Amino acid sequence: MRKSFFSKISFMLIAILLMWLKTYAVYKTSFNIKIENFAQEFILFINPLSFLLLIFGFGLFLKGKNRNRYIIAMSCVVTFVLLANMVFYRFYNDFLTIPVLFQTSNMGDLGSSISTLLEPTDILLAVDIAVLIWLYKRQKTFQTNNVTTKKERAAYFLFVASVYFFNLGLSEAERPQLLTRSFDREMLVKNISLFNFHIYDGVLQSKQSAQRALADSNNLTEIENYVNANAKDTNKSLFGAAKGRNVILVSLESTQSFVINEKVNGQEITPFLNDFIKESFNFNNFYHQTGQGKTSDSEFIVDNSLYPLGRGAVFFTNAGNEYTAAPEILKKRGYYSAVLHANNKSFWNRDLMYQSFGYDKFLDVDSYDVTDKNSVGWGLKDKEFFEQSSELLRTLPQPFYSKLITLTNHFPFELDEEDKMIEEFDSNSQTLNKYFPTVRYQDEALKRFIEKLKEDGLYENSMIVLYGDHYGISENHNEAMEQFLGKEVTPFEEVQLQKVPFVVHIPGITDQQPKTIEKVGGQIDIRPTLMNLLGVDTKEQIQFGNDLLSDKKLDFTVLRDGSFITDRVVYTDGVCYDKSTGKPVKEDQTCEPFADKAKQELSFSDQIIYGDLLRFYDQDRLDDSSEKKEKETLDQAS
Ligand code: GP9
Ligand code: MN
Repeated sequence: MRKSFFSKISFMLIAILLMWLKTYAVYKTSFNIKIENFAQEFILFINPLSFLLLIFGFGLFLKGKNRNRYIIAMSCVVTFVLLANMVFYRFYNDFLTIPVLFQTSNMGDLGSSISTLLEPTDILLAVDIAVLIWLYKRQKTFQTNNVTTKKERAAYFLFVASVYFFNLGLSEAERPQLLTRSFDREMLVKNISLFNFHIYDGVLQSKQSAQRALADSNNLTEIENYVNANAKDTNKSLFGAAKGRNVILVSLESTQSFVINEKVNGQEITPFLNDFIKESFNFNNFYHQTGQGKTSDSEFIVDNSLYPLGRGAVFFTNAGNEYTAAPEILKKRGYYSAVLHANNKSFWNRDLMYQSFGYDKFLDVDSYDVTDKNSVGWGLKDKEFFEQSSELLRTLPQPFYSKLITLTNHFPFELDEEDKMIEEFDSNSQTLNKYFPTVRYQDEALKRFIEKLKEDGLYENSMIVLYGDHYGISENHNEAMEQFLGKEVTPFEEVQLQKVPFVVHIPGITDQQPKTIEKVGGQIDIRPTLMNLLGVDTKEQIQFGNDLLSDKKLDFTVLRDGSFITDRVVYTDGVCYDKSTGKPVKEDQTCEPFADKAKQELSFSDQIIYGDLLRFYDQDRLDDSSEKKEKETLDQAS
């Protein structure tokens, strides 16, 4: 008797259905996945289906008892994946990744406590497997006459593919550029399922391992030569000007320079900053160099003076690399290091990357008192964040190198009525309209933070550094931007809009002798600039930036998309623009010499990251020689 396709695969369908419901139950009971609306809940509910249909579907190539055995075996494997994640989550509040599996120290921690992490209710995970075994034993009909035809299989896998597309389509709509832009594991699990997340993680891992495996120390030689030739003399008179001080870096979310010293509806947008920069070193030709990794890219650049990647977020793809980041360099000089940010620690994979950078402490959302009342948009309001952060700063061993990451001025720029200090702009872009009040709010929060530092006695012996992390207003809002700026936003202007604030404030020094620095630079130059002020010699480090306070620094900076800026030209999308006119240069000779340098620099930086080349660098030798030099330079100065 010929059976219908459905009855032939009924055992498999039962297994899939049980596993689907089980996975959803695990999502809801074992993980803490934040759901904001019905659409997200729906995606979470359907997301296990695509993978389960696929993995169980391979059983269609088997027949008779073998197929059902395969299905039971798969149920066990998938259940094990669930259980492993549940147990890991109980301890780390995070999902398993491949690098984590190989982090033996983590596993050590986990191994000893694995029995304590298991809970009696975990046994419920076995219920569906028991049901399957029982059905398999009792229901002889499941075991015979279940051969599928080629056509049936083709139709089945076509269906699986459409389920995948449906799921991805929904997620893209809910969370644009999910796979390229957001590398939050919770976000991935929420949208494409725990199982597909593991596959995604595996693909990334194998790509990375291949590039890493093929690299050797010879790859570094050419890069070292370039870097050495690129390293310019630093500003000797300012060497060590901030020696021994605490460093308080503040990452200003989505803050671009075009708001500085500007008004909207006749009201100042950043009154505090406008005053503050008059008592600081203010760099007004300074650009962000971030790519898809946004905030995390800016952190990467600032701490390493390396470029982020052109695709994806280096925080996610190469968190296991060897780095010589600022915390590590400063640790050798007696510094304690910490990041303060009121978000999940796994966002942007920060928890893992900070370990690679050598941070002593990550004060994440769990260190803050976050309530509905003191939150807006992405989380804790900046005023609250600074208030609580300064309390946390007081508890750190000094001197410290700290980085505070703000959040309120983040797309979609939500703000409570009570926090609105200026009116919205009036254009066809809601985004730009709402941007100004949140920037104004952030400015006020900063003002209060500086006051608080003074009250707490942390101000005088610190160096306060502010920088914009990346753009907040994308080119999708050019029309509204034109209305605000009162001029056409050409590709040339688009590059100029990538300017972000960079302000260095050293109490007792910059307030006596404030300076506006016109030198063209970017985030890549932050570390060398700060290190020189701290009296740390980083000339021999593998880094691409230079001291922005030095006359010797080249007026040149390259953005992650390959555009570059000098004192005279802006180059973008293959066109060379004259800065003084904003018009294309006829004879392209002004850009040409820099075009190769720009490409080469980005490519060298990529090679370092993909090949994990810093593992071949002899850091200890370097430390000895730079410490010697630091002494000499300081002696000369005194
Ligand atoms: C999240 C915050 C914002 O923790 O840093 O990230 P972004 O979306 O700007 O990269
Ligand atoms: Mn950001």
